[in-house]
Amino acid sequence: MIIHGSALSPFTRKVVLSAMEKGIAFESHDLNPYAPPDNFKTMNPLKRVPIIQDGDFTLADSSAICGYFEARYADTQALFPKEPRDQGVRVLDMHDLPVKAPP
Ligand SMILES: N[C@@H](CCC(=O)N[C@@H](CS)C(=O)NCC(=O)O)C(=O)O
Repeated sequence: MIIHGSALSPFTRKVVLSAMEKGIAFESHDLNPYAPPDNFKTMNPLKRVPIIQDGDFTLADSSAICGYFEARYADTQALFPKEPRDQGVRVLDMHDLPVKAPP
């Protein structure tokens, strides 16, 4: 598994921490979306990080990636609780708070 992204990107950090939480082995490849490689648009037409490559499968968007991790590695630590309210709060915690919450 390769995670393309930037340490400055909260969405990349979300994916990296989710992979670590689930014990997924990965390589981290630095990708600056503001100084991207030539194949960036092929990897993600929206030209944003993070992006993962899992064999011949490429996927962008942190929420899509975390959902993929959960389904692909279903027998590891769950990222999302089964209880609906807990699940809603977890999604908020993972997505919005690191990005939008004031200090
Ligand atoms: N919804 C996306 C948002 C990704 C995103 O906005 N990434 C930023 C870095 S934090 C980016 O690549 N920005 C480049 C740009 O907007 O040109 C996700 O959850 O992965």
